[in-house]
Amino acid sequence: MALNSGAQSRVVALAGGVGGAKLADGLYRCLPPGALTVIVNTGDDFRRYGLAISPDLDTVMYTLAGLAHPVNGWGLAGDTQQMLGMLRRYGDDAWFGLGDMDMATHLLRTQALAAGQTLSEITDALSSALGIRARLLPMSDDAVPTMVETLEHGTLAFQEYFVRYRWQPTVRRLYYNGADRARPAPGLLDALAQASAIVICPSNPLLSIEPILQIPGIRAALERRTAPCVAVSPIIAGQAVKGPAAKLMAELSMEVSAAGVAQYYGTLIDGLVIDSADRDVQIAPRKLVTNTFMQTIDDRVRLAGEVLEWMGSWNQ
Ligand code: FO1
Repeated sequence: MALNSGAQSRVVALAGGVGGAKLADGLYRCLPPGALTVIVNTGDDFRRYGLAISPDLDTVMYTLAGLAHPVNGWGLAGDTQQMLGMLRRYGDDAWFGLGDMDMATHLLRTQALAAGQTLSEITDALSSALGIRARLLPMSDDAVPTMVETLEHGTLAFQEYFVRYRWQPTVRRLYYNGADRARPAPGLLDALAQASAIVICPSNPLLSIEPILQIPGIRAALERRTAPCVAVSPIIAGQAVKGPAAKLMAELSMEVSAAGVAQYYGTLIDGLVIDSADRDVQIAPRKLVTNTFMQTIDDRVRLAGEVLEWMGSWNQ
Protein backbone atom coordinates (compact mmCIF):
# COMPACT_ATOMS: atom_id res chain seq x y z
CA MET A 1 0.00 0.00 0.00
CA ALA A 2 1.67 3.17 -1.24
CA LEU A 3 0.46 5.99 0.98
CA ASN A 4 2.23 9.26 1.63
CA SER A 5 5.99 9.07 1.78
CA GLY A 6 7.39 8.42 5.20
CA ALA A 7 8.88 5.16 6.38
CA GLN A 8 5.88 3.98 8.33
CA SER A 9 2.30 4.53 7.24
CA ARG A 10 0.36 6.04 10.12
CA VAL A 11 -3.27 5.15 9.71
CA VAL A 12 -5.95 6.54 12.01
CA ALA A 13 -9.35 4.86 12.14
CA LEU A 14 -12.49 6.23 13.80
CA ALA A 15 -14.69 3.41 15.06
CA GLY A 16 -17.46 2.31 17.38
CA GLY A 17 -19.63 -0.78 17.58
CA VAL A 18 -19.26 -4.14 15.92
CA GLY A 19 -19.04 -3.04 12.25
CA GLY A 20 -16.43 -0.44 13.04
CA ALA A 21 -14.37 -2.94 15.03
CA LYS A 22 -14.37 -5.35 12.08
CA LEU A 23 -12.82 -2.88 9.66
CA ALA A 24 -10.41 -1.68 12.36
CA ASP A 25 -9.35 -5.33 12.64
CA GLY A 26 -8.88 -5.55 8.86
CA LEU A 27 -6.68 -2.45 8.96
CA TYR A 28 -4.77 -3.86 11.95
CA ARG A 29 -4.05 -7.08 10.04
CA CYS A 30 -2.99 -5.16 6.90
CA LEU A 31 -0.57 -2.78 8.55
CA PRO A 32 2.80 -3.19 10.28
CA PRO A 33 2.70 -3.34 14.10
CA GLY A 34 2.30 0.12 15.59
CA ALA A 35 1.05 1.74 12.36
CA LEU A 36 -2.63 1.88 13.38
CA THR A 37 -4.36 4.19 15.85
CA VAL A 38 -8.06 3.59 16.50
CA ILE A 39 -10.06 6.49 17.95
CA VAL A 40 -13.00 4.83 19.68
CA ASN A 41 -16.44 6.14 20.63
CA THR A 42 -17.11 6.27 24.37
CA GLY A 43 -20.63 7.71 24.15
CA ASP A 44 -21.95 4.20 24.93
CA ASP A 45 -20.09 4.14 28.25
CA PHE A 46 -22.08 3.79 31.45
CA ARG A 47 -22.03 2.53 35.02
CA ARG A 48 -23.78 -0.74 35.87
CA TYR A 49 -23.64 -2.20 39.43
CA GLY A 50 -21.06 0.53 40.08
CA LEU A 51 -18.82 -0.83 37.32
CA ALA A 52 -17.36 1.49 34.64
CA ILE A 53 -18.25 -0.12 31.30
CA SER A 54 -16.85 1.03 27.92
CA PRO A 55 -18.56 -1.24 25.38
CA ASP A 56 -17.01 0.11 22.19
CA LEU A 57 -13.48 0.23 23.59
CA ASP A 58 -13.97 -3.39 24.68
CA THR A 59 -15.47 -4.43 21.35
CA VAL A 60 -12.51 -2.96 19.41
CA MET A 61 -10.01 -4.37 21.93
CA TYR A 62 -11.47 -7.89 21.94
CA THR A 63 -11.80 -7.87 18.15
CA LEU A 64 -8.19 -6.84 17.52
CA ALA A 65 -7.04 -9.41 20.09
CA GLY A 66 -9.01 -12.09 18.23
CA LEU A 67 -11.08 -12.74 21.36
CA ALA A 68 -14.45 -11.27 20.38
CA HIS A 69 -17.63 -13.35 20.49
CA PRO A 70 -17.97 -14.64 16.89
CA VAL A 71 -21.74 -14.12 16.67
CA ASN A 72 -22.47 -11.06 18.81
CA GLY A 73 -19.30 -9.18 17.90
CA TRP A 74 -19.28 -7.78 21.45
CA GLY A 75 -18.16 -9.62 24.60
CA LEU A 76 -15.77 -12.56 24.62
CA ALA A 77 -15.83 -15.81 22.67
CA GLY A 78 -16.65 -18.73 24.96
CA ASP A 79 -17.83 -16.51 27.80
CA THR A 80 -20.51 -17.68 30.23
CA GLN A 81 -23.28 -15.86 32.13
CA GLN A 82 -23.24 -17.53 35.55
CA MET A 83 -23.03 -14.20 37.33
CA LEU A 84 -26.08 -12.91 35.43
CA GLY A 85 -27.98 -16.05 36.49
CA MET A 86 -27.17 -15.41 40.13
CA LEU A 87 -28.21 -11.73 39.80
CA ARG A 88 -31.55 -12.89 38.41
CA ARG A 89 -31.90 -15.36 41.30
CA TYR A 90 -31.77 -12.33 43.58
CA GLY A 91 -34.53 -10.77 41.48
CA ASP A 92 -32.28 -8.32 39.65
CA ASP A 93 -33.46 -7.38 36.13
CA ALA A 94 -29.94 -8.02 34.74
CA TRP A 95 -30.85 -6.74 31.23
CA PHE A 96 -27.24 -5.92 30.25
CA GLY A 97 -25.41 -9.12 29.25
CA LEU A 98 -22.20 -9.00 31.27
CA GLY A 99 -20.13 -12.14 30.67
CA ASP A 100 -18.16 -13.82 33.47
CA MET A 101 -14.79 -13.38 31.71
CA ASP A 102 -15.84 -9.92 30.45
CA MET A 103 -16.19 -8.93 34.11
CA ALA A 104 -12.38 -8.95 34.45
CA THR A 105 -12.20 -5.94 32.12
CA HIS A 106 -14.87 -4.01 34.00
CA LEU A 107 -13.33 -4.79 37.40
CA LEU A 108 -9.83 -3.65 36.36
CA ARG A 109 -11.12 -0.54 34.57
CA THR A 110 -13.28 0.44 37.57
CA GLN A 111 -10.42 -0.15 40.00
CA ALA A 112 -7.95 1.85 37.86
CA LEU A 113 -10.35 4.78 37.44
CA ALA A 114 -10.96 4.80 41.21
CA ALA A 115 -7.18 4.94 41.69
CA GLY A 116 -7.06 8.08 39.51
CA GLN A 117 -5.88 6.58 36.22
CA THR A 118 -7.38 7.96 33.03
CA LEU A 119 -9.46 5.97 30.57
CA SER A 120 -6.61 6.35 28.04
CA GLU A 121 -4.10 4.89 30.51
CA ILE A 122 -6.36 1.99 31.37
CA THR A 123 -7.13 1.29 27.72
CA ASP A 124 -3.40 1.27 26.92
CA ALA A 125 -2.66 -1.13 29.80
CA LEU A 126 -5.47 -3.56 28.96
CA SER A 127 -4.87 -3.59 25.18
CA SER A 128 -1.10 -4.02 25.66
CA ALA A 129 -1.75 -6.89 28.09
CA LEU A 130 -3.77 -8.57 25.31
CA GLY A 131 -0.81 -8.18 22.96
CA ILE A 132 -2.45 -5.61 20.72
CA ARG A 133 0.17 -3.62 18.75
CA ALA A 134 -2.09 -0.77 17.74
CA ARG A 135 -2.99 2.29 19.77
CA LEU A 136 -6.56 2.36 21.04
CA LEU A 137 -7.59 5.88 22.03
CA PRO A 138 -10.88 6.78 23.68
CA MET A 139 -12.30 9.89 22.00
CA SER A 140 -11.89 11.64 25.37
CA ASP A 141 -10.92 10.87 28.97
CA ASP A 142 -13.97 12.91 29.98
CA ALA A 143 -17.38 11.24 30.10
CA VAL A 144 -19.68 12.28 27.22
CA PRO A 145 -22.66 9.92 27.51
CA THR A 146 -24.94 9.78 24.48
CA MET A 147 -28.53 10.47 25.56
CA VAL A 148 -31.53 9.38 23.50
CA GLU A 149 -34.80 11.33 23.62
CA THR A 150 -37.55 8.89 22.69
CA LEU A 151 -41.29 9.20 22.08
CA GLU A 152 -42.27 6.24 24.26
CA HIS A 153 -39.89 6.48 27.23
CA GLY A 154 -38.66 10.08 27.33
CA THR A 155 -34.90 10.53 27.62
CA LEU A 156 -32.94 7.28 27.91
CA ALA A 157 -29.27 6.63 28.59
CA PHE A 158 -27.69 4.96 25.59
CA GLN A 159 -27.60 1.36 26.84
CA GLU A 160 -31.19 1.58 28.09
CA TYR A 161 -32.19 2.56 24.55
CA PHE A 162 -29.88 0.13 22.76
CA VAL A 163 -30.02 -3.00 24.95
CA ARG A 164 -32.90 -2.75 27.41
CA TYR A 165 -35.38 -1.47 24.80
CA ARG A 166 -33.53 -3.11 21.88
CA TRP A 167 -33.36 0.25 20.02
CA GLN A 168 -37.11 -0.05 19.25
CA PRO A 169 -38.24 3.27 20.81
CA THR A 170 -38.87 6.11 18.35
CA VAL A 171 -35.98 8.56 18.57
CA ARG A 172 -36.79 12.25 18.59
CA ARG A 173 -33.31 13.61 19.32
CA LEU A 174 -29.83 12.54 20.35
CA TYR A 175 -27.52 14.61 22.47
CA TYR A 176 -23.97 14.13 23.64
CA ASN A 177 -24.00 15.11 27.28
CA GLY A 178 -21.00 17.23 28.32
CA ALA A 179 -19.38 17.24 24.86
CA ASP A 180 -18.75 21.01 25.01
CA ARG A 181 -16.57 20.62 28.12
CA ALA A 182 -14.75 17.48 26.99
CA ARG A 183 -11.14 17.37 25.73
CA PRO A 184 -9.75 15.01 23.09
CA ALA A 185 -7.77 12.16 24.66
CA PRO A 186 -4.03 12.92 24.94
CA GLY A 187 -2.29 12.29 21.63
CA LEU A 188 -5.51 12.19 19.62
CA LEU A 189 -5.12 15.48 17.76
CA ASP A 190 -1.45 14.73 17.09
CA ALA A 191 -2.42 11.35 15.66
CA LEU A 192 -4.82 13.05 13.24
CA ALA A 193 -2.22 15.70 12.30
CA GLN A 194 0.45 13.08 11.61
CA ALA A 195 -1.80 10.57 9.85
CA SER A 196 -0.97 9.36 6.35
CA ALA A 197 -4.57 8.13 5.98
CA ILE A 198 -7.77 8.52 8.00
CA VAL A 199 -10.56 5.93 7.78
CA ILE A 200 -14.04 6.41 9.24
CA CYS A 201 -15.12 2.80 9.76
CA PRO A 202 -18.62 1.48 8.90
CA SER A 203 -20.06 2.43 12.27
CA ASN A 204 -23.34 4.14 12.97
CA PRO A 205 -22.69 7.78 11.94
CA LEU A 206 -25.01 9.18 14.61
CA LEU A 207 -24.25 6.85 17.52
CA SER A 208 -20.60 5.91 17.00
CA ILE A 209 -18.94 8.60 14.87
CA GLU A 210 -20.84 11.79 15.76
CA PRO A 211 -19.92 11.50 19.49
CA ILE A 212 -16.25 11.59 18.39
CA LEU A 213 -16.87 14.62 16.14
CA GLN A 214 -18.62 16.42 18.99
CA ILE A 215 -15.46 16.57 21.10
CA PRO A 216 -14.14 20.14 20.64
CA GLY A 217 -11.17 20.21 18.29
CA ILE A 218 -11.70 16.88 16.54
CA ARG A 219 -13.98 18.06 13.71
CA ALA A 220 -11.64 21.03 13.09
CA ALA A 221 -8.63 18.70 13.01
CA LEU A 222 -10.36 16.63 10.34
CA GLU A 223 -11.35 19.73 8.36
CA ARG A 224 -7.69 20.87 8.23
CA ARG A 225 -6.30 17.41 7.57
CA THR A 226 -3.39 16.92 5.16
CA ALA A 227 -4.03 13.18 4.82
CA PRO A 228 -6.83 11.69 2.72
CA CYS A 229 -9.91 10.73 4.73
CA VAL A 230 -12.53 8.22 3.61
CA ALA A 231 -15.59 6.68 5.19
CA VAL A 232 -17.00 3.21 4.60
CA SER A 233 -20.78 3.31 4.37
CA PRO A 234 -22.55 1.29 7.09
CA ILE A 235 -25.69 1.42 4.94
CA ILE A 236 -25.98 -1.13 2.13
CA ALA A 237 -29.01 -0.89 -0.20
CA GLY A 238 -30.85 1.28 2.32
CA GLN A 239 -30.31 -1.12 5.20
CA ALA A 240 -27.89 -1.25 8.14
CA VAL A 241 -25.77 -4.38 8.34
CA LYS A 242 -26.43 -4.49 12.08
CA GLY A 243 -28.09 -2.22 14.63
CA PRO A 244 -30.28 0.87 14.44
CA ALA A 245 -28.42 3.03 11.89
CA ALA A 246 -31.10 2.89 9.16
CA LYS A 247 -34.02 3.24 11.61
CA LEU A 248 -32.32 6.15 13.36
CA MET A 249 -31.40 7.99 10.17
CA ALA A 250 -35.04 7.72 9.05
CA GLU A 251 -36.32 8.94 12.45
CA LEU A 252 -33.96 11.92 12.25
CA SER A 253 -35.12 12.68 8.66
CA MET A 254 -31.87 11.75 6.99
CA GLU A 255 -31.69 10.00 3.63
CA VAL A 256 -31.15 6.32 4.46
CA SER A 257 -28.64 5.47 1.77
CA ALA A 258 -24.96 5.61 0.93
CA ALA A 259 -25.66 9.07 -0.50
CA GLY A 260 -27.17 10.07 2.86
CA VAL A 261 -24.00 8.92 4.60
CA ALA A 262 -21.84 10.93 2.18
CA GLN A 263 -24.06 13.96 2.78
CA TYR A 264 -23.74 13.51 6.54
CA TYR A 265 -19.96 13.49 6.50
CA GLY A 266 -19.77 16.25 3.89
CA THR A 267 -16.35 17.85 3.57
CA LEU A 268 -14.90 15.66 6.34
CA ILE A 269 -14.31 12.95 3.75
CA ASP A 270 -12.57 12.85 0.37
CA GLY A 271 -14.34 9.69 -0.70
CA LEU A 272 -16.89 7.07 0.32
CA VAL A 273 -16.55 3.30 0.08
CA ILE A 274 -19.88 1.76 -0.91
CA ASP A 275 -21.14 -1.73 -1.52
CA SER A 276 -21.65 -3.15 -5.02
CA ALA A 277 -25.39 -3.13 -4.29
CA ASP A 278 -25.18 0.68 -4.38
CA ARG A 279 -22.95 0.88 -7.44
CA ASP A 280 -25.17 3.39 -9.26
CA VAL A 281 -25.44 5.81 -6.34
CA GLN A 282 -23.89 9.19 -7.24
CA ILE A 283 -21.19 10.04 -4.70
CA ALA A 284 -18.91 13.08 -4.80
CA PRO A 285 -15.99 13.59 -4.89
CA ARG A 286 -14.88 9.94 -5.12
CA LYS A 287 -16.37 6.53 -4.54
CA LEU A 288 -14.92 3.06 -4.32
CA VAL A 289 -17.45 0.33 -5.16
CA THR A 290 -16.68 -3.07 -3.65
CA ASN A 291 -18.08 -5.77 -1.38
CA THR A 292 -18.28 -4.05 2.00
CA PHE A 293 -20.13 -6.86 3.80
CA MET A 294 -17.60 -8.42 6.18
CA GLN A 295 -18.51 -11.97 7.24
CA THR A 296 -15.03 -13.47 7.63
CA ILE A 297 -11.64 -12.28 8.80
CA ASP A 298 -10.51 -12.49 5.16
CA ASP A 299 -13.33 -10.11 4.19
CA ARG A 300 -12.04 -7.60 6.75
CA VAL A 301 -8.47 -7.81 5.48
CA ARG A 302 -9.51 -7.63 1.82
CA LEU A 303 -11.73 -4.56 2.39
CA ALA A 304 -9.10 -2.78 4.48
CA GLY A 305 -6.44 -3.48 1.86
CA GLU A 306 -8.66 -2.21 -0.96
CA VAL A 307 -9.44 0.99 0.95
CA LEU A 308 -5.77 1.72 1.72
CA GLU A 309 -4.72 0.88 -1.85
CA TRP A 310 -7.42 3.18 -3.21
CA MET A 311 -6.34 6.06 -0.96
CA GLY A 312 -2.69 5.48 -1.84
CA SER A 313 -3.48 5.65 -5.55
CA TRP A 314 -4.72 9.22 -5.22
CA ASN A 315 -1.25 10.54 -4.47
CA GLN A 316 0.26 9.41 -7.74
N1 FO1 B 1 -25.44 -5.47 23.25
C1 FO1 B 1 -26.66 -6.08 23.29
O1 FO1 B 1 -27.44 -5.93 22.33
N2 FO1 B 1 -27.05 -6.83 24.36
C2 FO1 B 1 -26.25 -7.01 25.45
O2 FO1 B 1 -26.65 -7.69 26.41
C3 FO1 B 1 -24.94 -6.41 25.42
C4 FO1 B 1 -24.05 -6.59 26.47
C5 FO1 B 1 -22.74 -6.05 26.34
C6 FO1 B 1 -21.78 -6.29 27.33
C7 FO1 B 1 -20.51 -5.77 27.20
C8 FO1 B 1 -20.18 -5.00 26.07
O3 FO1 B 1 -18.93 -4.51 25.93
C9 FO1 B 1 -21.13 -4.75 25.06
C10 FO1 B 1 -22.41 -5.28 25.20
N3 FO1 B 1 -23.36 -5.06 24.20
C11 FO1 B 1 -24.60 -5.63 24.28
C12 FO1 B 1 -23.06 -4.19 23.04
C13 FO1 B 1 -23.19 -2.76 23.49
O4 FO1 B 1 -24.54 -2.47 23.78
C14 FO1 B 1 -22.64 -1.71 22.47
O5 FO1 B 1 -22.87 -0.47 22.99
C15 FO1 B 1 -23.25 -1.89 21.08
O6 FO1 B 1 -22.44 -2.82 20.46
C16 FO1 B 1 -23.25 -0.60 20.27
O7 FO1 B 1 -21.97 -0.10 20.16
